[in-house]
Amino acid sequence: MPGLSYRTAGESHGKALTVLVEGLPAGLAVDIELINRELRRRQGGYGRGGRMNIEKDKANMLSGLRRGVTIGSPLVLQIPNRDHRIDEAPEINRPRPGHADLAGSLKWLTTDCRNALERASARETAARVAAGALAKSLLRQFDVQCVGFVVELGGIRASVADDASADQLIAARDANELYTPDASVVQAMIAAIREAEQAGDTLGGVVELRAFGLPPGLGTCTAWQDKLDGRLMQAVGSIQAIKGVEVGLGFEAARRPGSQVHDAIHFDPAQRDRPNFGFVRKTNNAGGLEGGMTNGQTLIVRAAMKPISTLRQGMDSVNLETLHAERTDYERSDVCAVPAASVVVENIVAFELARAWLGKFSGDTLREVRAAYDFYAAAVRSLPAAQPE
Ligand code: EPS
Repeated sequence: MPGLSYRTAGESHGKALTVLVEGLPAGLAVDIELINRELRRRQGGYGRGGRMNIEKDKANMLSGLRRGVTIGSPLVLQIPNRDHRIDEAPEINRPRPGHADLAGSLKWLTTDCRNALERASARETAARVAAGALAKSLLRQFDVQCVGFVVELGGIRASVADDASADQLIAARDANELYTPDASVVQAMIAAIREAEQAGDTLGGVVELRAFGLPPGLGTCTAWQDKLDGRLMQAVGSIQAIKGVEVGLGFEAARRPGSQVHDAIHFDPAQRDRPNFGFVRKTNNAGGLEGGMTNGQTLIVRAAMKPISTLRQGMDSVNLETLHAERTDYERSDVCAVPAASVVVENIVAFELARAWLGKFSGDTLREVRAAYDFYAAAVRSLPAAQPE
């Protein structure tokens, strides 16, 4: 059985964004309202630009469902673009530093940057959020929760408790336009975005994802392409404007001795029924991944987003038609899309976790997936008495 996968199609100002999802088991009730809620959250956050006033992102489910339940066939989701003027949109000849404009124009042998930028645009993340939010319908069956939020913006750092629960994080994050659980930094972040806006500039930041309820053993240490840390880094690193991805302590682990990095293992029989099967750690510097596999602790992934590359103040560039020095064009753009990136990371990671889940607990139907998980959970709890067959 092929694994869970998705592909997207669509341009920023084309008719629609489309995503094809294959490999979900039959018998899964899909929460379409959850998908649309995540699409709305992606459009929001303080610092978004004019395009978000035009679009009302909503997913049309074109295939793969009968009465709201998967039937094992490929699913197609379509998000129409209201601003679909790709044929009329003007040429862009002055590539924006930081965007796909220059490399894409040279790659496709054109002086019109629009061909490349239409597909490179972060609008494509709407399709990826739809796929990830769809995959959450599977994760939810097993009480796995993914929570993405903003931890840094324009150099201002949020402080988020290591032991916060998923529900606490969601409640705190959803209470403000910055999508950060730390209410004390919201005003400073808003002020920083306003200042950047006035200067015609843009701001980046760091987003964090925590995934709760994952059992040990998702991913593998046996094949490089299926190591879960590698899969997550590729998935998150492929998001527009992401320039760095960390798991757990990340780069900080390189600065400390091993005794200050690795998470000592303890056994607590009272937690035998939790997804960690009783194996607990007092720290989680590994971010829930060891050897390319989940280890039963909370998964922690962080991503660094560069500032958006469309600047109202413009930047030095070269007109590809004349090869003369000129400033970049400006139409409209976001000042800051870091809150939106937290939604994208959350849903993209959810998809990869669902993929890893079905890699370990595979089956054509949800019943078989559940049975595979229940068998594994019972077998782990019976260790060391019974050895694996
Ligand atoms: C985006 C849609 C785009 C931009 C933004 C993200 O719409 P438009 O180009 O028509 O204004 O607002 O794209 C970028 C940041 C980018 O660099 O391409 C969206 O739906 O998220």
